[in-house]
Amino acid sequence: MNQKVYFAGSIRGGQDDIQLYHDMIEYIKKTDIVLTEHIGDMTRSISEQSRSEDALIYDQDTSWLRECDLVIAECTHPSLGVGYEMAYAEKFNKPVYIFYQNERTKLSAMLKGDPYFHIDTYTSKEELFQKLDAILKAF
Ligand code: 6K6
Repeated sequence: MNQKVYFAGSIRGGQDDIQLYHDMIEYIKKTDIVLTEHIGDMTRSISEQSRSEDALIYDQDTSWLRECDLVIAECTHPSLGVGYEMAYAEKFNKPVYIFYQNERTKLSAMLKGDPYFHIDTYTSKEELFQKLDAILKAF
């Protein structure tokens, strides 16, 4: 209850799963706080910006990663930014829960091979939400 969750999902890597991210964020928000609500915002532009504008994004996101209680990532759609965030969260000893649909993707060995991460697959949103419940209740 009221844990600060850093939700991570692909943006410039591709937004095919944005509706899924939106639904996951809304689900987590029923009991907890999501610091990164914009990941599921279908109205925001994802075009590349100037280096200084991206620096503001980097500073905000890394600050939230240091502040959060746990990280939940949907990694079915590959994303350089999400991969970076997973390593950053590990560096700051944040619990990291990674979900992906294994019939749609092959998860990078750099995530799957790292024993630090909690990694799970799912085939339906109902199954995913049950798994999210179990994680959030444990905090
Ligand atoms: C566009 C849509 C929503 O927000 C924006 C502006 N861009 C970003 N704002 C905030 N965080 C971002 C943005 N772009 C990337 N990120 C962070 O990297 C998020 O926390 C995502 O988890 C991750 C996505 O990386 P890419 O490489 O797929 O963009």
